Amino acid sequence: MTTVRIIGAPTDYGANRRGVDMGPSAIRYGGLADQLAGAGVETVDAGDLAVPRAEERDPDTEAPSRGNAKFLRETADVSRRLADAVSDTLADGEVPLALGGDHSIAIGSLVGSARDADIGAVWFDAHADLNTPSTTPSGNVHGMPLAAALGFDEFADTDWANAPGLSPENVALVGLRSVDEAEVDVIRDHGFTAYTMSDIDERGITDVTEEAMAAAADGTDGVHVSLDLDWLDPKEAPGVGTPVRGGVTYREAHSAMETVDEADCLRSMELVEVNPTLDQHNETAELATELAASAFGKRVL
Ligand code: B3U
Ligand code: MN
Ligand code: MN
Repeated sequence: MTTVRIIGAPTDYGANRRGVDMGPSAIRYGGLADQLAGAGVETVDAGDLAVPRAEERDPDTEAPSRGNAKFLRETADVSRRLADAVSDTLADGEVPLALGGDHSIAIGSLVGSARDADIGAVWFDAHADLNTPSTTPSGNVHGMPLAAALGFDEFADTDWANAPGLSPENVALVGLRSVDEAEVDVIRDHGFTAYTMSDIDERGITDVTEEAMAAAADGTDGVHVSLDLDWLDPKEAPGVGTPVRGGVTYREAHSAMETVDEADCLRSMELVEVNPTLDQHNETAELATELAASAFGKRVL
């Protein structure tokens, strides 16, 4: 039987506003353990990483390669500890499920998941998260985790980002609809597999997700699935910091997660960007728990 280890990473260092640090509590309160039990997997909860409050820190503290990035030193610290927790989980034969927090936590998940393996990644997100400290329009690291884990630009020289076991040929982005100019060039130049919302409209979510999982899995030891709740349309998932209209529906999201399960190569996963201060009755957190259950095999019959 699969055992899923839940690891909370209550950060908001990488986000554009406060509140996403309450995501792990909201997702647990939203019924994560029950939903995963419904998927027939065992769960253990490793609790939350200790994350100092953003108010106690200076976003502009000098850190190597900081560029315009905010809270880079704090992000490096959390990334190192999350990477250790994820890699220990895999070494114990369990599947890590990290709860954000903002999307910068994906740096730690990816680095930890790729520590002793070659991995692929599927990025379900409205955004590409391929900015770097020199290209970022906002300074927010939640727009950079994929570039960080791939060691682009300033991230190449860090000892906490840059996972050698991950390369762009095994990264698929699904549901793009808000991509910065510099990110468009990066996607074109590095051989990513990328699907916009138009691709989903034309081809259907099942086909696109099947292809994304296959591209990510090709020649690797398994796939990391990163689920940013702003991937969904804001009507379905209002509790996120950077909502973008025109996202996937509730049904498309479940269908995609069922396709993830059917691909049978899920190695590690995270649920990010749930912001309870912007949510309605915790519905975005509850949705995150349901989608995780679908990805781990929950079915009606
Ligand atoms: N690409 C923009 C906006 C953004 C990325 N990820 C989120 N927002 N959540 C940036 O700031 O890098
Ligand atoms: Mn994201
Ligand atoms: Mn996003």
